[in-house]
Amino acid sequence: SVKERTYIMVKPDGVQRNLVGEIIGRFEKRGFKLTALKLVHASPEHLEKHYADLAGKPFFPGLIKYMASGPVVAMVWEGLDAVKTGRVMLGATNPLQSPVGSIRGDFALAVGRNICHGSDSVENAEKEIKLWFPEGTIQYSLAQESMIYE
Ligand code: YYY
Ligand code: MG
Repeated sequence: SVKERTYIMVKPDGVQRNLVGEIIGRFEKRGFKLTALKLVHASPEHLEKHYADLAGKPFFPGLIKYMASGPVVAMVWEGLDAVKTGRVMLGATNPLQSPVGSIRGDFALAVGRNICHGSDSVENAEKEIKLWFPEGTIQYSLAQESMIYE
């Protein structure tokens, strides 16, 4: 639906590599609507909640340490098929398997430094939005809407 929301996050390596504007620009230009945005230095406890499904994986401790190493940019983007389309824009989990033209395929090489996060289902998106934006998101209408949707 046009109201579908996804949680997109620029990870600490993306922030350090000055890719925040590049990543935001891609979602803007695609036609999605930004409804929440903040720079956060998240605690390990908060990140363990975000990645709870992966607790027990061998890479989990390293993942939490990397994600807590510096600030991330937390965002909510809204629009048609936002979750699935967001994942396509990110590429595959492993950057080496990501097509050129995707964010990971253009800017990353290592699976543990893949610069951005995107929700993998509508249900998880809503959970992640609640976790990162307990204060809620912003509702407004985009002036260009009739030029983006039929
Ligand atoms: O959703 P996505 O980020 O593409 O992958 P997940 O399977 O949810 O894993 C989250 C995160 O964990 C991934 O972006 C990098 C890291 N990771 C890793 O370091 N090594 C793996 N073998 C798998 C995932
Ligand atoms: Mg995931």
